[in-house]
Amino acid sequence: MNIIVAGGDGFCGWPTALHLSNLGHNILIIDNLSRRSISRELQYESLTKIYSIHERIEKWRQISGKTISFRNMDIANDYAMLVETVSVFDPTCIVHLAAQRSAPYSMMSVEAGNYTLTNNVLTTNNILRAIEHHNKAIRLVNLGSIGVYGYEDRNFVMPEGKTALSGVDSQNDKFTIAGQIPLNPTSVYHLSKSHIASLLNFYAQNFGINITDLYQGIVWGTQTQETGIADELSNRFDYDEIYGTVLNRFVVQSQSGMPISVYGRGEQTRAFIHIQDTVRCIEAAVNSGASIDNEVEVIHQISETRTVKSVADYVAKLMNGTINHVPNPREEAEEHRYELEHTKFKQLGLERLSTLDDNLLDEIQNSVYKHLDRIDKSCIAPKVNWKNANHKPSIEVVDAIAS
Ligand code: USQ
Repeated sequence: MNIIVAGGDGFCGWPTALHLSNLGHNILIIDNLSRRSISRELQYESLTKIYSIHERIEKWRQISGKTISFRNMDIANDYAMLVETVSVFDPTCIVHLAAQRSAPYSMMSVEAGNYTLTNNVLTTNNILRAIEHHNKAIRLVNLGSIGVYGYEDRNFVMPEGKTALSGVDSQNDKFTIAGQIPLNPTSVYHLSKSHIASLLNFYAQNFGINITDLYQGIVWGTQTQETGIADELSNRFDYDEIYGTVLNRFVVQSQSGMPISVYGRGEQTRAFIHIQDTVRCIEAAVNSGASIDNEVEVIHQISETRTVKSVADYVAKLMNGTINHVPNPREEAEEHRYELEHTKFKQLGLERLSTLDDNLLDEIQNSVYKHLDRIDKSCIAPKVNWKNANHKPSIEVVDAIAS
Protein backbone atom coordinates (compact mmCIF):
# COMPACT_ATOMS: atom_id res chain seq x y z
CA MET A 1 0.00 0.00 0.00
CA ASN A 2 0.95 3.67 -0.32
CA ILE A 3 1.94 4.86 3.16
CA ILE A 4 3.01 8.33 4.30
CA VAL A 5 5.35 8.25 7.29
CA ALA A 6 5.10 11.74 8.83
CA GLY A 7 8.19 12.28 10.97
CA GLY A 8 10.02 9.53 9.09
CA ASP A 9 13.49 10.96 9.84
CA GLY A 10 13.18 10.55 13.64
CA PHE A 11 14.09 7.91 16.22
CA CYS A 12 10.91 5.84 15.75
CA GLY A 13 10.01 7.21 12.28
CA TRP A 14 13.14 6.15 10.36
CA PRO A 15 13.06 2.49 11.50
CA THR A 16 9.31 2.47 10.77
CA ALA A 17 9.82 3.77 7.23
CA LEU A 18 12.50 1.14 6.53
CA HIS A 19 10.46 -1.69 8.05
CA LEU A 20 7.34 -0.85 6.03
CA SER A 21 9.41 -0.37 2.87
CA ASN A 22 11.07 -3.76 3.43
CA LEU A 23 7.61 -5.32 3.57
CA GLY A 24 6.95 -3.98 0.07
CA HIS A 25 4.93 -0.86 0.85
CA ASN A 26 5.44 2.32 -1.17
CA ILE A 27 6.74 4.85 1.35
CA LEU A 28 6.76 8.65 1.30
CA ILE A 29 8.50 10.32 4.24
CA ILE A 30 7.41 13.85 5.10
CA ASP A 31 9.54 15.57 7.71
CA ASN A 32 10.92 19.06 8.42
CA LEU A 33 14.16 17.56 9.84
CA SER A 34 13.48 19.40 13.10
CA ARG A 35 15.07 16.68 15.25
CA ARG A 36 18.36 17.51 13.50
CA SER A 37 17.96 21.28 14.02
CA ILE A 38 17.03 20.82 17.71
CA SER A 39 20.16 18.70 18.10
CA ARG A 40 22.22 21.57 16.68
CA GLU A 41 20.42 24.08 18.92
CA LEU A 42 21.13 22.01 22.05
CA GLN A 43 24.60 20.99 20.82
CA TYR A 44 23.81 17.42 21.86
CA GLU A 45 24.58 14.84 19.20
CA SER A 46 23.40 11.29 18.68
CA LEU A 47 25.99 8.76 19.84
CA THR A 48 25.71 7.03 16.49
CA LYS A 49 26.63 9.03 13.39
CA ILE A 50 23.48 10.06 11.53
CA TYR A 51 23.66 10.37 7.77
CA SER A 52 21.55 12.90 5.86
CA ILE A 53 18.05 11.80 4.87
CA HIS A 54 19.17 11.67 1.22
CA GLU A 55 22.18 9.46 2.05
CA ARG A 56 19.96 7.21 4.15
CA ILE A 57 17.41 6.78 1.38
CA GLU A 58 20.06 6.25 -1.32
CA LYS A 59 21.82 3.55 0.74
CA TRP A 60 18.49 1.80 1.28
CA ARG A 61 17.85 1.89 -2.48
CA GLN A 62 21.29 0.37 -3.19
CA ILE A 63 20.83 -2.39 -0.60
CA SER A 64 17.16 -3.28 -1.03
CA GLY A 65 16.32 -2.03 -4.51
CA LYS A 66 13.37 -0.20 -2.94
CA THR A 67 12.69 3.50 -3.29
CA ILE A 68 11.56 5.69 -0.39
CA SER A 69 10.45 9.18 -1.39
CA PHE A 70 11.03 12.25 0.76
CA ARG A 71 9.40 15.65 1.02
CA ASN A 72 10.78 18.32 3.35
CA MET A 73 7.70 19.90 4.89
CA ASP A 74 6.66 21.81 8.00
CA ILE A 75 3.32 20.08 8.42
CA ALA A 76 2.14 22.38 11.24
CA ASN A 77 2.61 25.51 9.13
CA ASP A 78 2.17 24.46 5.52
CA TYR A 79 -1.29 22.95 5.15
CA ALA A 80 -1.41 23.74 1.40
CA MET A 81 1.72 21.69 0.71
CA LEU A 82 0.45 18.85 2.90
CA VAL A 83 -2.94 18.60 1.25
CA GLU A 84 -1.37 18.74 -2.22
CA THR A 85 1.04 15.95 -1.25
CA VAL A 86 -1.74 13.78 0.17
CA SER A 87 -3.83 14.30 -2.98
CA VAL A 88 -0.98 13.38 -5.33
CA PHE A 89 0.44 10.42 -3.34
CA ASP A 90 -3.05 9.14 -2.46
CA PRO A 91 -2.05 7.04 0.59
CA THR A 92 -4.02 4.17 2.08
CA CYS A 93 -2.52 4.98 5.47
CA ILE A 94 -0.67 7.81 7.21
CA VAL A 95 1.60 6.90 10.13
CA HIS A 96 1.96 10.05 12.21
CA LEU A 97 5.16 10.39 14.23
CA ALA A 98 5.83 14.07 13.45
CA ALA A 99 6.13 15.42 16.99
CA GLN A 100 8.57 17.07 19.36
CA ARG A 101 8.83 14.11 21.73
CA SER A 102 11.03 15.10 24.65
CA ALA A 103 9.37 15.86 27.99
CA PRO A 104 12.45 17.72 29.34
CA TYR A 105 12.64 19.81 26.14
CA SER A 106 9.00 20.83 26.60
CA MET A 107 9.75 21.96 30.18
CA MET A 108 13.02 23.72 29.34
CA SER A 109 11.58 27.16 28.62
CA VAL A 110 8.27 28.79 27.83
CA GLU A 111 9.32 28.98 24.17
CA ALA A 112 10.25 25.29 23.97
CA GLY A 113 6.95 24.35 25.64
CA ASN A 114 4.97 26.56 23.27
CA TYR A 115 6.78 25.09 20.28
CA THR A 116 6.01 21.56 21.52
CA LEU A 117 2.32 22.34 22.04
CA THR A 118 1.72 24.23 18.80
CA ASN A 119 3.83 21.96 16.60
CA ASN A 120 2.35 18.71 17.92
CA VAL A 121 -1.27 19.88 17.98
CA LEU A 122 -1.25 21.75 14.64
CA THR A 123 0.63 18.98 12.83
CA THR A 124 -2.03 16.51 13.94
CA ASN A 125 -4.90 18.83 13.08
CA ASN A 126 -3.49 19.50 9.60
CA ILE A 127 -3.02 15.79 8.91
CA LEU A 128 -6.60 15.09 10.00
CA ARG A 129 -7.89 17.98 7.89
CA ALA A 130 -5.97 16.72 4.85
CA ILE A 131 -7.48 13.25 5.30
CA GLU A 132 -10.94 14.75 5.66
CA HIS A 133 -10.37 16.91 2.57
CA HIS A 134 -8.87 14.25 0.26
CA ASN A 135 -10.29 10.89 1.28
CA LYS A 136 -11.90 9.99 4.61
CA ALA A 137 -11.01 6.33 4.07
CA ILE A 138 -7.29 6.97 4.67
CA ARG A 139 -6.30 5.22 7.89
CA LEU A 140 -4.43 7.24 10.48
CA VAL A 141 -2.03 5.48 12.85
CA ASN A 142 -0.90 8.00 15.45
CA LEU A 143 2.04 7.48 17.78
CA GLY A 144 0.67 8.59 21.13
CA SER A 145 2.15 8.20 24.59
CA ILE A 146 1.22 6.08 27.58
CA GLY A 147 2.32 9.06 29.69
CA VAL A 148 -0.95 10.88 28.95
CA TYR A 149 -2.51 9.04 31.90
CA GLY A 150 0.02 10.52 34.29
CA TYR A 151 1.47 8.64 37.21
CA GLU A 152 -0.86 9.11 40.15
CA ASP A 153 -1.49 6.11 42.39
CA ARG A 154 -4.15 3.95 40.71
CA ASN A 155 -5.48 0.80 42.32
CA PHE A 156 -6.90 -0.70 39.13
CA VAL A 157 -5.65 -1.96 35.79
CA MET A 158 -5.93 0.90 33.30
CA PRO A 159 -8.05 -0.24 30.35
CA GLU A 160 -7.03 0.02 26.69
CA GLY A 161 -9.56 2.49 25.31
CA LYS A 162 -13.06 3.08 26.53
CA THR A 163 -14.54 1.29 29.49
CA ALA A 164 -17.78 1.52 31.51
CA LEU A 165 -17.37 4.32 34.05
CA SER A 166 -20.03 4.51 36.75
CA GLY A 167 -21.01 7.03 39.39
CA VAL A 168 -23.95 8.39 41.37
CA ASP A 169 -25.84 11.53 40.31
CA SER A 170 -27.27 14.32 42.47
CA GLN A 171 -30.53 12.31 42.89
CA ASN A 172 -28.48 9.40 44.20
CA ASP A 173 -29.21 7.41 41.05
CA LYS A 174 -26.47 5.28 39.57
CA PHE A 175 -25.27 6.05 36.04
CA THR A 176 -22.81 4.40 33.67
CA ILE A 177 -21.10 6.01 30.69
CA ALA A 178 -18.55 4.68 28.21
CA GLY A 179 -15.36 6.69 28.47
CA GLN A 180 -11.63 6.70 28.91
CA ILE A 181 -10.09 7.11 32.32
CA PRO A 182 -9.11 10.76 32.81
CA LEU A 183 -5.81 11.91 31.32
CA ASN A 184 -3.47 13.62 33.75
CA PRO A 185 -0.16 14.48 32.00
CA THR A 186 2.92 15.57 33.92
CA SER A 187 4.86 17.50 31.24
CA VAL A 188 3.93 19.94 28.47
CA TYR A 189 4.97 17.27 25.94
CA HIS A 190 2.57 14.73 27.48
CA LEU A 191 -0.05 17.51 27.65
CA SER A 192 0.35 17.98 23.87
CA LYS A 193 -0.35 14.26 23.43
CA SER A 194 -3.47 14.61 25.61
CA HIS A 195 -4.70 17.45 23.41
CA ILE A 196 -4.01 15.24 20.40
CA ALA A 197 -6.15 12.48 21.96
CA SER A 198 -9.06 14.99 22.03
CA LEU A 199 -8.41 15.99 18.42
CA LEU A 200 -8.44 12.36 17.31
CA ASN A 201 -11.74 11.74 19.13
CA PHE A 202 -13.24 14.79 17.45
CA TYR A 203 -12.31 13.67 13.92
CA ALA A 204 -13.29 10.02 14.53
CA GLN A 205 -16.71 11.01 15.87
CA ASN A 206 -17.54 13.87 13.53
CA PHE A 207 -15.92 12.76 10.26
CA GLY A 208 -15.75 8.98 10.71
CA ILE A 209 -11.98 8.90 10.15
CA ASN A 210 -10.40 5.53 10.94
CA ILE A 211 -7.86 6.27 13.70
CA THR A 212 -5.61 4.10 15.82
CA ASP A 213 -3.78 5.83 18.67
CA LEU A 214 -0.77 3.89 19.94
CA TYR A 215 -0.05 4.81 23.56
CA GLN A 216 3.63 3.95 23.53
CA GLY A 217 5.90 3.41 26.52
CA ILE A 218 9.54 4.44 26.87
CA VAL A 219 11.53 3.08 23.94
CA TRP A 220 14.85 1.38 24.54
CA GLY A 221 17.38 -0.12 22.12
CA THR A 222 18.76 1.54 19.03
CA GLN A 223 18.85 -0.54 15.90
CA THR A 224 16.24 -2.66 14.15
CA GLN A 225 16.76 -5.43 11.60
CA GLU A 226 16.87 -2.83 8.83
CA THR A 227 18.76 0.07 10.48
CA GLY A 228 21.52 -2.31 11.59
CA ILE A 229 22.38 -3.38 8.03
CA ALA A 230 24.74 -0.46 7.23
CA ASP A 231 26.22 2.57 8.99
CA GLU A 232 24.35 4.89 6.61
CA LEU A 233 21.03 3.38 7.77
CA SER A 234 21.85 3.72 11.47
CA ASN A 235 19.20 4.97 13.85
CA ARG A 236 19.90 7.80 16.30
CA PHE A 237 21.03 6.98 19.82
CA ASP A 238 20.35 9.85 22.22
CA TYR A 239 21.74 9.66 25.75
CA ASP A 240 21.70 13.35 26.71
CA GLU A 241 19.56 14.88 29.49
CA ILE A 242 16.90 16.06 27.02
CA TYR A 243 16.35 13.28 24.47
CA GLY A 244 18.03 10.25 26.05
CA THR A 245 15.50 7.75 27.37
CA VAL A 246 16.19 6.24 30.73
CA LEU A 247 17.45 2.74 29.93
CA ASN A 248 19.70 3.84 27.07
CA ARG A 249 21.16 6.53 29.35
CA PHE A 250 21.87 3.99 32.09
CA VAL A 251 23.81 1.78 29.65
CA VAL A 252 25.91 4.74 28.42
CA GLN A 253 26.60 5.82 32.00
CA SER A 254 27.70 2.33 33.06
CA GLN A 255 29.82 1.74 30.02
CA SER A 256 31.62 5.06 30.35
CA GLY A 257 32.35 4.62 34.06
CA MET A 258 29.77 7.12 35.32
CA PRO A 259 27.25 6.27 38.05
CA ILE A 260 23.70 5.47 36.91
CA SER A 261 21.53 8.52 37.66
CA VAL A 262 18.27 7.41 39.28
CA TYR A 263 16.03 10.46 39.74
CA GLY A 264 14.73 10.52 43.31
CA ARG A 265 13.81 7.24 45.00
CA GLY A 266 13.36 5.47 41.68
CA GLU A 267 10.16 3.72 42.71
CA GLN A 268 8.30 5.46 39.86
CA THR A 269 6.89 2.77 37.54
CA ARG A 270 7.09 3.20 33.78
CA ALA A 271 6.13 1.19 30.70
CA PHE A 272 8.82 0.04 28.26
CA ILE A 273 9.11 -1.28 24.70
CA HIS A 274 12.07 -2.21 22.49
CA ILE A 275 12.50 -0.26 19.22
CA GLN A 276 12.22 -3.49 17.17
CA ASP A 277 8.79 -4.09 18.70
CA THR A 278 7.78 -0.47 18.01
CA VAL A 279 8.04 -1.09 14.27
CA ARG A 280 6.29 -4.49 14.50
CA CYS A 281 3.41 -2.94 16.45
CA ILE A 282 3.07 -0.08 13.96
CA GLU A 283 2.99 -2.62 11.11
CA ALA A 284 0.16 -4.51 12.87
CA ALA A 285 -1.79 -1.27 13.44
CA VAL A 286 -1.35 -0.22 9.79
CA ASN A 287 -2.70 -3.58 8.62
CA SER A 288 -5.64 -3.79 11.00
CA GLY A 289 -6.89 -0.19 11.23
CA ALA A 290 -9.35 0.79 13.96
CA SER A 291 -11.97 -1.86 14.65
CA ILE A 292 -14.96 0.31 15.64
CA ASP A 293 -16.65 3.00 13.52
CA ASN A 294 -16.50 6.58 14.79
CA GLU A 295 -14.26 5.69 17.71
CA VAL A 296 -10.51 5.97 18.16
CA GLU A 297 -8.86 2.59 18.70
CA VAL A 298 -6.52 3.08 21.65
CA ILE A 299 -3.79 0.44 21.95
CA HIS A 300 -1.19 0.30 24.71
CA GLN A 301 2.10 -0.17 22.86
CA ILE A 302 4.13 -1.55 25.75
CA SER A 303 5.79 -4.82 26.60
CA GLU A 304 6.24 -4.49 30.38
CA THR A 305 6.18 -2.12 33.33
CA ARG A 306 9.07 -1.70 35.76
CA THR A 307 10.28 0.75 38.34
CA VAL A 308 13.18 2.99 37.29
CA LYS A 309 15.17 1.50 40.19
CA SER A 310 14.66 -2.05 38.92
CA VAL A 311 15.94 -0.96 35.47
CA ALA A 312 18.97 0.64 37.16
CA ASP A 313 19.61 -2.53 39.23
CA TYR A 314 19.39 -4.65 36.08
CA VAL A 315 21.90 -2.54 34.15
CA ALA A 316 24.22 -2.15 37.16
CA LYS A 317 24.32 -5.90 37.74
CA LEU A 318 24.94 -6.74 34.12
CA MET A 319 27.59 -4.10 33.56
CA ASN A 320 29.13 -3.88 36.98
CA GLY A 321 27.89 -0.30 37.34
CA THR A 322 27.15 1.85 40.38
CA ILE A 323 23.90 3.68 41.15
CA ASN A 324 23.57 7.27 42.33
CA HIS A 325 20.20 8.64 43.50
CA VAL A 326 20.13 12.29 42.41
CA PRO A 327 17.55 14.92 43.40
CA ASN A 328 14.60 14.48 41.04
CA PRO A 329 14.48 17.38 38.52
CA ARG A 330 10.91 16.39 37.54
CA GLU A 331 7.60 16.76 39.31
CA GLU A 332 6.49 13.14 39.54
CA ALA A 333 5.29 10.66 42.14
CA GLU A 334 8.21 8.49 43.19
CA GLU A 335 6.04 5.60 44.31
CA HIS A 336 2.63 4.62 42.96
CA ARG A 337 0.55 1.68 41.78
CA TYR A 338 0.52 1.46 37.99
CA GLU A 339 -0.86 -1.41 35.93
CA LEU A 340 -1.84 -1.27 32.28
CA GLU A 341 -3.99 -3.62 30.28
CA HIS A 342 -2.16 -4.69 27.11
CA THR A 343 -3.97 -7.40 25.26
CA LYS A 344 -4.87 -5.81 21.93
CA PHE A 345 -1.54 -6.48 20.18
CA LYS A 346 -1.80 -10.12 21.26
CA GLN A 347 -5.18 -10.23 19.53
CA LEU A 348 -3.50 -8.76 16.43
CA GLY A 349 -1.04 -11.67 16.37
CA LEU A 350 1.90 -10.18 18.30
CA GLU A 351 1.90 -12.89 20.91
CA ARG A 352 5.04 -11.79 22.68
CA LEU A 353 7.02 -8.57 22.81
CA SER A 354 10.59 -8.42 24.10
CA THR A 355 11.28 -7.58 27.72
CA LEU A 356 14.45 -6.63 29.54
CA ASP A 357 14.88 -10.25 30.61
CA ASP A 358 15.43 -11.24 26.97
CA ASN A 359 19.04 -10.05 27.20
CA LEU A 360 18.77 -7.58 24.35
CA LEU A 361 21.16 -5.13 25.95
CA ASP A 362 24.02 -6.53 23.82
CA GLU A 363 22.93 -4.45 20.86
CA ILE A 364 22.97 -1.21 22.91
CA GLN A 365 26.27 -2.13 24.53
CA ASN A 366 27.82 -2.78 21.12
CA SER A 367 26.57 0.57 19.80
CA VAL A 368 28.00 2.33 22.85
CA TYR A 369 31.29 0.42 22.71
CA LYS A 370 31.71 1.23 19.01
CA HIS A 371 31.23 4.95 19.68
CA LEU A 372 32.86 5.39 23.11
CA ASP A 373 35.01 8.23 21.72
CA ARG A 374 31.85 10.20 20.80
CA ILE A 375 30.41 10.24 24.35
CA ASP A 376 30.10 13.78 25.66
CA LYS A 377 29.86 13.41 29.44
CA SER A 378 28.80 17.04 29.86
CA CYS A 379 25.40 16.42 28.29
CA ILE A 380 24.30 13.75 30.78
CA ALA A 381 23.49 15.61 34.04
CA PRO A 382 19.88 16.92 34.06
CA LYS A 383 19.80 20.70 33.80
CA VAL A 384 16.08 21.15 33.11
CA ASN A 385 14.06 21.48 36.27
CA TRP A 386 10.27 21.14 36.10
CA LYS A 387 9.80 23.97 38.61
CA ASN A 388 12.22 26.31 36.93
CA ALA A 389 11.84 26.75 33.16
CA ASN A 390 15.15 28.35 32.31
CA HIS A 391 17.51 25.46 31.54
CA LYS A 392 20.06 26.47 34.17
CA PRO A 393 21.99 23.64 35.81
CA SER A 394 21.00 22.95 39.39
CA ILE A 395 24.33 22.89 41.25
CA GLU A 396 22.90 20.30 43.65
CA VAL A 397 22.07 17.94 40.78
CA VAL A 398 25.33 18.46 38.89
CA ASP A 399 27.33 17.80 42.08
CA ALA A 400 25.36 14.65 42.83
CA ILE A 401 25.88 13.32 39.31
CA ALA A 402 29.60 13.99 39.33
CA SER A 403 30.24 12.39 42.75
N1 USQ B 1 14.88 9.00 34.80
C1 USQ B 1 15.86 8.71 35.74
N2 USQ B 1 17.15 8.96 35.41
C2 USQ B 1 17.53 9.46 34.19
C3 USQ B 1 16.52 9.74 33.24
C4 USQ B 1 15.20 9.51 33.57
O1 USQ B 1 15.58 8.23 36.85
O2 USQ B 1 18.73 9.66 33.98
C5 USQ B 1 13.47 8.72 35.13
C6 USQ B 1 12.52 9.90 34.98
O3 USQ B 1 12.44 10.65 36.16
C7 USQ B 1 11.20 9.22 34.62
C8 USQ B 1 11.63 7.95 33.90
O4 USQ B 1 13.01 7.76 34.19
O5 USQ B 1 10.54 8.83 35.81
C9 USQ B 1 11.45 8.01 32.38
O6 USQ B 1 12.13 9.09 31.83
P1 USQ B 1 12.51 9.13 30.27
O7 USQ B 1 13.27 10.38 30.03
O8 USQ B 1 13.12 7.85 29.83
O9 USQ B 1 11.07 9.13 29.56
P2 USQ B 1 9.96 10.27 29.37
O10 USQ B 1 10.46 11.61 29.66
O11 USQ B 1 8.79 9.82 30.16
O12 USQ B 1 9.62 10.25 27.81
C10 USQ B 1 9.95 9.17 26.93
C11 USQ B 1 9.95 9.68 25.49
C12 USQ B 1 8.54 10.10 25.08
C13 USQ B 1 7.56 8.99 25.30
C14 USQ B 1 7.65 8.54 26.74
C15 USQ B 1 6.83 7.36 27.02
O13 USQ B 1 10.86 10.74 25.32
O14 USQ B 1 8.52 10.43 23.71
O15 USQ B 1 6.25 9.43 25.04
O16 USQ B 1 9.01 8.15 27.04
S1 USQ B 1 5.97 7.53 28.55
O17 USQ B 1 6.80 8.25 29.51
O18 USQ B 1 5.69 6.21 28.99
O19 USQ B 1 4.84 8.31 28.21
